[in-house]
Amino acid sequence: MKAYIHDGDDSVSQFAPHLTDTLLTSNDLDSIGVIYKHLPTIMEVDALAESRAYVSRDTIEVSPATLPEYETKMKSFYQEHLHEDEEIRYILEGEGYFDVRSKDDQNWVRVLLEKGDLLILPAGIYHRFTNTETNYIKALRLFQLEPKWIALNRPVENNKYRNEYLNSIQ
Ligand code: KMT
Ligand code: NI
Repeated sequence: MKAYIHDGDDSVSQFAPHLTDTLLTSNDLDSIGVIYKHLPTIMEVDALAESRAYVSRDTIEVSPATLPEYETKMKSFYQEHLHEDEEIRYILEGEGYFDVRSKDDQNWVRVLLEKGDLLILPAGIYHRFTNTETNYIKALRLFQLEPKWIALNRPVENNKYRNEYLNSIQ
């Protein structure tokens, strides 16, 4: 895992690192409700899933060769959005960038995840996803029984889960 403030330069490809020298720690992520863990084995993922009542999962392989409608899906993953439930991702192979909004809502915090990394995004946080320049990631998506995880594209400022999230990080 590597986390940092994204440079905000939209004239450069979304797949580029957009690295700045403002590096962030796992504790910085905690302060915006984002939980990062490195779990080397699937047994540890199983234990976490059980403890949070995640009953099912699927595997998604994001690359031009493996994901049907790759172009369309990549665009929608990269639209700023939120969900009314947590989003948990566990990286099986490859790497990807999960961008989450900074506490002051002025920047993107870019989180590079690699094999064995797990991220929990709280309900109501604005975020987006993109592949890196390697253009390959294989990830587990964990689901609760009745997931409310339609992507609600920004703006949804009056959403109950959005407001609960904002209160939770005060
Ligand atoms: C998401 O929610 O943006 C995704 O599921 C992207 C693929 S997970 C690597
Ligand atoms: Ni999402």
